[in-house]
Amino acid sequence: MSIEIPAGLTELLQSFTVEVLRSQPADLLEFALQYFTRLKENESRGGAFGNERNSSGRTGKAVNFCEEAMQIDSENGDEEEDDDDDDEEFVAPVINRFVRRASVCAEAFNPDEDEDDKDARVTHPKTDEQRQRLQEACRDILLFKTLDQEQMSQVLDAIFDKIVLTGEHVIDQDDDGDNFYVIERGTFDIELKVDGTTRTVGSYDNRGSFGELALMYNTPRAATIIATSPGALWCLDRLTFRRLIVKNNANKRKMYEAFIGTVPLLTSLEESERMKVVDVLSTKVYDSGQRIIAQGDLADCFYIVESGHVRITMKRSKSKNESEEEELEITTCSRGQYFGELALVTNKPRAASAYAVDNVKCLVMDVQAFERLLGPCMDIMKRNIANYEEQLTALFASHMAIDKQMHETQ
Ligand code: 1OR
Ligand code: 1OR
Repeated sequence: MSIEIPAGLTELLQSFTVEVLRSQPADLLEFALQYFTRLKENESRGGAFGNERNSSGRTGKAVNFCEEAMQIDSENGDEEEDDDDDDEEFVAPVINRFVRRASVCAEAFNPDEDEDDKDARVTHPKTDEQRQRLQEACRDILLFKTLDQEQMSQVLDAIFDKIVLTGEHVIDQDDDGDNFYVIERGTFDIELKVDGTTRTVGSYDNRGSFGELALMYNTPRAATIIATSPGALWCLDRLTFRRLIVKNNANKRKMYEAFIGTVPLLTSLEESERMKVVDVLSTKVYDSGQRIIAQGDLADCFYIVESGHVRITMKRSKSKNESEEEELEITTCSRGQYFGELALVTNKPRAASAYAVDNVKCLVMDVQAFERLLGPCMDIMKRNIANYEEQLTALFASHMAIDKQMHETQ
């Protein structure tokens, strides 16, 4: 009796095996489930997964199973477009109209699955004092800002603490992701290995969080994080992170997809890159008159106005006596416009203040995400910064002329 091998079985299993070998998943069954679910979804949509290479800013090593799925699809594919970019192992057609799928695929998570799987909940008991310290450390973590109370409480239950010593590698680049980390105390360097050369590209100083990327996108760790002092971290396990944060990101994408596509600054990003921007954004609301940025402060955030108006003002000394200052209004930002980039680009304190004119809602991004994701928009920002300098000279010159006139008429 001969057993007929169904058409496509060999290719299917081969592709899956290659992907397993590439990704080395910790949980093979979960990986298989996600791989085949995505493949099926993709097939029924008649599309191919997009190309994640450009958006991650990393080289071929950080390949996740989406690309393999794309290969399979391209074999059956009908409308292939050319792509000359052949420096990677896979030579799949990069079809821009499918790029949007890439970001969905990158989640490898079905947001419609039952979030309230009580069996999946993890609890690490904490004292009241510990819980309070934890809440304090999590207060400014942008990824947590969009969680509702119940989700946040699950996060607080699941988090556990870890003491680190100077020199300890909390994360090693290219490893699989285990936890997401929130800094309770301590300083940490961010190291990046590119073409065999390791560089320190940034650092954390007693606040912030890291380790979200590998968990969000099922990719190897994008950087190495090393403690440069004794410290303490709060750790959130991979499964809880995915169950709560990734689900939340799917909702955020739905909410912000349309708006983010209209932000002029972000037009040079691919759709999948824009979705990664959405993933790391949080929202902040301000009442009319509230200060958003204070001139001279150190900077750690970048803002895009979602609604309302933001007045940008600059102090200048009124007279030769430095203590007498006035605040000049220099511009107003409205929906779709950005501010707060200058200090991040120049590594200087805030050059101006920002105030809510009416009720304002801003999308906020932290400095690490800004550097990681907005590289392709840097030219636009730098051009605008060059304009600031010209306008500053013109503005101060016109104010000096007015001052002089007033002085003469007095
Ligand atoms: P992960 O899970 O990949 C390493 O593990 C973590 O380092 C990563 O998540 C981020 O949380 C954090 N590029 C890549 N990862 C970064 C970066 C970064 N900054 C922090 N992480 N940068 C791009 C360098 C070209 C920004 C440097 C300031
Ligand atoms: P930041 O991080 O320095 C204040 O925080 C922000 O105000 C700044 O980034 C810019 O995003 C925003 N000069 C300096 N900052 C400006 C200016 C500006 N306009 C907006 N910002 N101008 C020259 C001063 C007359 C431009 C006037 C149109």
